[in-house]
Amino acid sequence: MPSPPPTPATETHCPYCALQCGTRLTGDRAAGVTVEPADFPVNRGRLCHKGWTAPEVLAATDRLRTPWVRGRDGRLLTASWDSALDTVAEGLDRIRTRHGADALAVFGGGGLTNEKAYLLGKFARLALGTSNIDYNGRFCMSSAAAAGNDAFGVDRGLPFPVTDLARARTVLLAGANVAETMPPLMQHLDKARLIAVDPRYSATARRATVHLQPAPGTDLALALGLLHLAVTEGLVDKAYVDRRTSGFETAMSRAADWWPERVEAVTGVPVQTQRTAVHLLADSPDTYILTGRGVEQHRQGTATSAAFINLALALGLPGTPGGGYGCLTGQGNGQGGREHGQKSDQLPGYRSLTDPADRAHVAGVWGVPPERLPGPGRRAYELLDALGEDHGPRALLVVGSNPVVSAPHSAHVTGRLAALDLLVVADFVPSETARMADVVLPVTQWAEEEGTLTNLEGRVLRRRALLSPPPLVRSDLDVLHDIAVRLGEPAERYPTEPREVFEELRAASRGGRADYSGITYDRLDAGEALHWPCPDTAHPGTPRLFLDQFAHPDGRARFADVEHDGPAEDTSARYPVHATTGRILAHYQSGAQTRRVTELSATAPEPFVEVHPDTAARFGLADQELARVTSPRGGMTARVRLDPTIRPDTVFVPFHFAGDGRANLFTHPALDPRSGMPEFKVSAVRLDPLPE
Ligand SMILES: Nc1nc2c(c(=O)[nH]1)N[C@H]1C(S)=C(S)[C@@H](COP(=O)(O)OP(=O)(O)OC[C@H]3O[C@@H](n4cnc5c(=O)[nH]c(N)nc54)[C@H](O)[C@@H]3O)O[C@H]1N2
Ligand SMILES: Nc1nc2c(c(=O)[nH]1)N[C@H]1C(S)=C(S)[C@@H](COP(=O)(O)OP(=O)(O)OC[C@H]3O[C@@H](n4cnc5c(=O)[nH]c(N)nc54)[C@H](O)[C@@H]3O)O[C@H]1N2
Ligand code: SF4
Ligand SMILES: [Mo]
Repeated sequence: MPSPPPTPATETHCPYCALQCGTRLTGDRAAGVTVEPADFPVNRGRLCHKGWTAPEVLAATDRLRTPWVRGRDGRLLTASWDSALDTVAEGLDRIRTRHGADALAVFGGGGLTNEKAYLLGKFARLALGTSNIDYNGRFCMSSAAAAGNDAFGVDRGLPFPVTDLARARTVLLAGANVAETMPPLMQHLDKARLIAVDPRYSATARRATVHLQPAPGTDLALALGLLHLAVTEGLVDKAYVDRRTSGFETAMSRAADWWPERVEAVTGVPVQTQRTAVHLLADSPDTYILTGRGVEQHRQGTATSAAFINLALALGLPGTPGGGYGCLTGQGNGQGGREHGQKSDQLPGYRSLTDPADRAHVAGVWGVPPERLPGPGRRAYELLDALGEDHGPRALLVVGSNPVVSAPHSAHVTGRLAALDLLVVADFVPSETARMADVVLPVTQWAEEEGTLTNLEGRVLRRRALLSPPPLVRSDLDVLHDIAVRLGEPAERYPTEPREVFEELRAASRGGRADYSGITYDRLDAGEALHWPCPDTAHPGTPRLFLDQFAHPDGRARFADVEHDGPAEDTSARYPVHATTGRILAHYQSGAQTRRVTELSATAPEPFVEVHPDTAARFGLADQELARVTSPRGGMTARVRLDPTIRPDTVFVPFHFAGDGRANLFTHPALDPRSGMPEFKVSAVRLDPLPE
């Protein structure tokens, strides 16, 4: 018998991080889905462990396959779509009538496609009429976004393609553990001399020529110190500074107070290492400075990102063909997710909710008077913190986030979620947040849906379906449409076809900072590599921004005036070490997806705390024992992992685990005033042995 013809492969992208590795999917639900890496520029034939194993989540044994509604006995019970959606709409309507539209809130995610993010913003502002919409990207890249907007006039994480890095001579990675968080990206860094800035001797630091190991929360002092040295050692590119920037004098006078010995005293980075780093950065124009969450997730995250941008500007890097500054966006659609209106202050196309012209443009596309658009609302943590309070939201719709695990000070946040009159969660697995909900709506996953995402280099990509969804599963677009219609909105205002939503998004973004109006599904499907801005259908897109000028009206980049102040919480006799948090290779975010993958959970089954042996001895801890990690806000349980390479004053805990293993039980909700970013990266803690 001839073998059956191979099923055609579907070209799409990994469901997880912002690298958006190209993949080819084959198979079906019965036989199983197989993923292979595509020859796509960012990953060129490689995937990380999460990417290879992603199809398992499509068939997770506890995948949500029908809506659930909480019954009178307090248990979540299977329900029909009609009864679940009626419960949601009636609840929203009742709460809005009694408490006003701002009593309804929406929490979105940076993993949502552009179409979902766009429709979610429209749904919140028109169908609900609320100002209270924000999303998990506030916890992710909001500090660098604010700093990038201030410095360059536009926020695109990498203003150049990832493949440009392959020609770099030196790359500084500050608070970015790329070897674990975007492994296929490392192939573009193979030839460069790396400078890693991390309190841990991370997998990335191990590949580096120089490792700067500051105390957590002191990067701002370090970056000021590197700028100081660039000035005193005569390494500033004066011609570039004169021609392309403003504000250097002020930045320089701030840095003048950060002489190397003072920087060493504050950060712990030896003077000689500071000097080596600055010389490596300055000895060729082919230098990149890249930042990750390690410098952003601080009370001073925006200022810290700005200080690294100042350094890059002083060295003459941004907007040059062989060098630059970039921020490594994290989530699958972290870039697009912050452009199309699910951010509390923002309208599609990176437009502003407070700018009259922006409001008029978007209201025109939506066919409503501008007065119907509410003003800016609470930002992510502020929103969660206000839930169920007197003047706070009483109903919340969560689409694409698991804040029970991922929000800071999670015992408090869980309490606020419990105080709601109505919690609705759309997800494809029963996440820890979904388990708390009054109504759970089962939605499609990546390999079952069409749409677009924008990767970390601002390139718009097509997500394509290999499978049709399980019988009772609907898309997020369907869910928004169905609720909106029940709330009395016109059906045609909420299209459910991704292509139709994208057409509307194009119009809404036209003329905005993130202009997608020249991008079409047909162009993307024909294989064009389109980076925004792309203002018309003949435009080739903009892989490299700023080569001629920056996006401010005068065309110049702006130095920021920033000063180091330090973390919100000092160590004390009772809480004598700093805990920082972050990621490991095997798990993604709150772990809702990857904890359901057999191989990944076998590799990384439980929470751990990385501790220096001297520190462990001080707390009476031994390797592989269980410990309580406690801050003034609360504690979690983790297995001790001795590591002589971490700073003795710092411990590290990954945040991917649930229940009593949540790192966020101890984290500090101090917020960056500008970005609203919480200080995930520094808490004062103590460690105590926990008998098993
Ligand atoms: N495996 C995996 N990959 C992911 C994700 C995931 O969950 N798992 N998530 C994706 C997302 S959304 C994001 S945002 C990115 C994040 O990617 P990264 O920014 O690389 O991730 P993190 O582990 O949060 O932080 C990076 C490093 O910062 C260090 N760090 C901690 N505190 C400080 C500090 O005060 N200063 C400095 N300089 N460094 C510090 C940590 O030790 C850590 O090694 O990863 C994406 N990729
Ligand atoms: N302590 C500490 N906390 C952190 C961080 C840290 O470094 N330290 N990092 C922060 C960062 S950078 C981030 S990005 C956040 C991320 O934290 P979360 O927002 O919790 O991220 P995920 O775990 O990706 O949650 C996404 C949820 O939505 C579901 N989902 C995925 N795609 C879709 C979709 O298309 N539609 C719907 N309806 N649901 C979907 C998933 O199954 C999952 O339950 O965590 C933040 N929290
Ligand atoms: S690096 Fe990111 S996009 Fe690539 S396979 Fe891993 S998780 Fe997926
Ligand atoms: Mo993130």
